[in-house]
Amino acid sequence: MTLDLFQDCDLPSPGREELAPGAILLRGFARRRAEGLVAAIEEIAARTPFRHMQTPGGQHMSAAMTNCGPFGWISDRRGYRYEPSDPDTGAPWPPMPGIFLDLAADAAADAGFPGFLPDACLINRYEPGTRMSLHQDRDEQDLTAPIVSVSLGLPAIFLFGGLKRSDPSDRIALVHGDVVVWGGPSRLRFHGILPIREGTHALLGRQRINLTFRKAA
Ligand code: MD3
Ligand code: FE
Repeated sequence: MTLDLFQDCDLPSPGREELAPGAILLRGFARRRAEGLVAAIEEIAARTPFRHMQTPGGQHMSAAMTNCGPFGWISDRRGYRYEPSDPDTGAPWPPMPGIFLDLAADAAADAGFPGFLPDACLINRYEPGTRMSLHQDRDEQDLTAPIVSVSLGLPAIFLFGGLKRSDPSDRIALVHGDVVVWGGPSRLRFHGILPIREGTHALLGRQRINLTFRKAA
């Protein structure tokens, strides 16, 4: 018999926090899987290296990026879009590792989005000083699917705004192993990352790595 002390009750589950309608923070959800995730990230980066993509305005992104899965998010002078191949190598993005797909589906299900099957994983690498300015994620076809984000390595302060750029934003600390599921009415909220503070993480050194699982097509 399964003992579930939380069934049929509205108390918050431990480690689960609703930041806003549709935005569910699962504290430490990926921690036990972190070593496996980092090994998989290293294999992906060996085939399709991290790079600072150019923006349509001609600047370079502060975070270094790569992708895995059927589609990868890219930015260049022509704009933002998903592509099936890495424009730098010409090869398809590496397949999404099983450990990635399992984590994304498990986290989404926990947050109330069963059956999440992402077709794109953007991998962002931050070093101390790297930031990501306030933006919306709206290059995906299916905006009813959530985005699942996984934080690894150095901590970050996440900015969680509203549906307009000018709306005020909350600041949320995200640490190694935290997973956030962004769906429903939170899917199009503006968000960003403040400059990463200097530090050293036991597993990742002077880095923060963020995985975002998306349904692009
Ligand atoms: C809220 N990445 O890759 S993850 C991105 O930490 C991105 O690297 C940040 O924003 C990072 O696009 C933040 C958290 C996140 C991701 C997608 C969201 C929050 C979101 C989509 C909608 C609302
Ligand atoms: Fe984003």
